[in-house]
Amino acid sequence: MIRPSIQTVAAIHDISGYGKVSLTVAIPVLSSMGFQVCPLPTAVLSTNTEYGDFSFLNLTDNMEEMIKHWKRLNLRFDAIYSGFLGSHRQVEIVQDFINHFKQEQQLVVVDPVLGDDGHLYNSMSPAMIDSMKELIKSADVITPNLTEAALLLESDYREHVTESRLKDVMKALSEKGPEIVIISNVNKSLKKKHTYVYAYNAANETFWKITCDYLPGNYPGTGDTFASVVTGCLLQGDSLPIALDRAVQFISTSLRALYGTGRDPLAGIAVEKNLANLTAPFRPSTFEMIE
Ligand code: PXL
Repeated sequence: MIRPSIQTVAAIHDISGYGKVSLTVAIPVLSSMGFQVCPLPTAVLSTNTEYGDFSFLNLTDNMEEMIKHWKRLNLRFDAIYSGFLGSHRQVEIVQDFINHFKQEQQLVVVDPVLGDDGHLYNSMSPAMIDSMKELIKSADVITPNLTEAALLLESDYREHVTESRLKDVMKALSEKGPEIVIISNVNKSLKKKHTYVYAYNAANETFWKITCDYLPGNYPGTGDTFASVVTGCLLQGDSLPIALDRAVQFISTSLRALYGTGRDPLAGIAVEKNLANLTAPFRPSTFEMIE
């Protein structure tokens, strides 16, 4: 008998009412790629945190209730994908979630959201860093930025890094557990109008570099968009460089759709306008393997 099936993704992120980040990105991206997203919301915010004066409802207790029910139902997830977490306790809950729902042929993606540009985000504590260091050990794929990579490795943050240092950083992170380490938004240059994504795949010891357009401005949610597209691509069996290239092109198109229109960048990028691109035939263009 042929049984139609749909792959499921447990998505553990906050939901923000305005300013597209986290679940409001992960749900449309992964759904339009044909996956069933099962949201486990960590918090409800009025807007993303870049707006400053936002309301914040912590959902830690509710997460535990939802997980209890999901355990009773014996649910299975083809992927587990976590992002912004509200507290040290929530990281522990995600750790327990991964331990409980672990299965063969599963993809575990952890975006270790902690900070950016050399600083911790407001809501992050030193205990958060310690528990995130533990959580990444259970992931197959992690997507830190350079700030998060430095925090996870207890090394100094530098804004500009050489390729050889990046390779050391990715290898060191991979040695903690994840097979794939992806670092985005590296060495952005206004002059060259470029920024880069680097990745390491320990399964075949390959390093990858993707060159991206750099358009200035703070567009929250680009990291979530990137990690969501990469998760979907890896789940559908794309190679790592194809997944990275598709994610970068999708962000670039969604950003260009708004750039110069006068819309507030804090509202996020125009993923809705480009969801059809995620299932269109794809022509990879910028990835290179580096020695
Ligand atoms: O994109 C990461 C993110 C997730 N969740 C919230 C955010 C942000 C970035 O600004 O504000 C609430």
